[in-house]
Amino acid sequence: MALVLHHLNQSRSQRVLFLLEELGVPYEIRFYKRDPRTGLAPKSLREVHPLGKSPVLTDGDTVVAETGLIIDYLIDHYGDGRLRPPADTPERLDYAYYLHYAEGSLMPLLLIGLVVGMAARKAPWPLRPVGHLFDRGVHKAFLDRQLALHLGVLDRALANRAWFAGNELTGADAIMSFPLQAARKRYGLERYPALRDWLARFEARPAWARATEKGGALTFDF
Ligand SMILES: N[C@@H](CCC(=O)N[C@@H](CS)C(=O)NCC(=O)O)C(=O)O
Repeated sequence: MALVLHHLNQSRSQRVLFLLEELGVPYEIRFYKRDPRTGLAPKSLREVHPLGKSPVLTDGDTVVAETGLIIDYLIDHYGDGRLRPPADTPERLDYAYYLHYAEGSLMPLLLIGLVVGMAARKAPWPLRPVGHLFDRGVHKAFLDRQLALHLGVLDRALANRAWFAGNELTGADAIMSFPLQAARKRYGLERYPALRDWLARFEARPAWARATEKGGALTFDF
């Protein structure tokens, strides 16, 4: 099969699985498992792409990394006009914005939270209270306010539209799913009703059910 998704468990790759299912194209999944101690991908993933991160898509001899690019690549080659607003429309600009924003601005905030939390939990036990204080300090001094700013803006962006780039589901929704699912799991989305409704709509898609069935449920535990 030409299209192969190199899929790491509990990872950003789940949203590419979703997109492949929405597109309904034939593809194969190659599974990689995180090291339970470090959370890192196995070295074998570096044989596909030198950074060894997931998702990576191979299409014959073509190797495509970075979720945003994978989404555009799949829609360019297999979209048949679906899942991306027409060129030169305001919706297309929104689509491109979220393709950059999800990994460029939102994910780094979530990653900082993940790393300081993990460092605290994994510190040798005498240092653990210091680690937890540091984690709390980072949240208080920086992360909590930044996350509230970002999530508030996103919630308002969805107040009058069903999907991130207009009234049709697009690749922008696929890329935004992972950071918002991670934010829900880590921080809760009680204050953001439009984000909660959007996630409910997204996860009600049959393609999400199929992605979950094939790639495993996304629990963020590893
Ligand atoms: N910006 C990249 C990030 C890729 C990335 O860091 N993936 C994580 C999984 S969520 C990974 O492979 N982690 C394992 C590792 O770093 O070894 C993308 O969106 O594709």
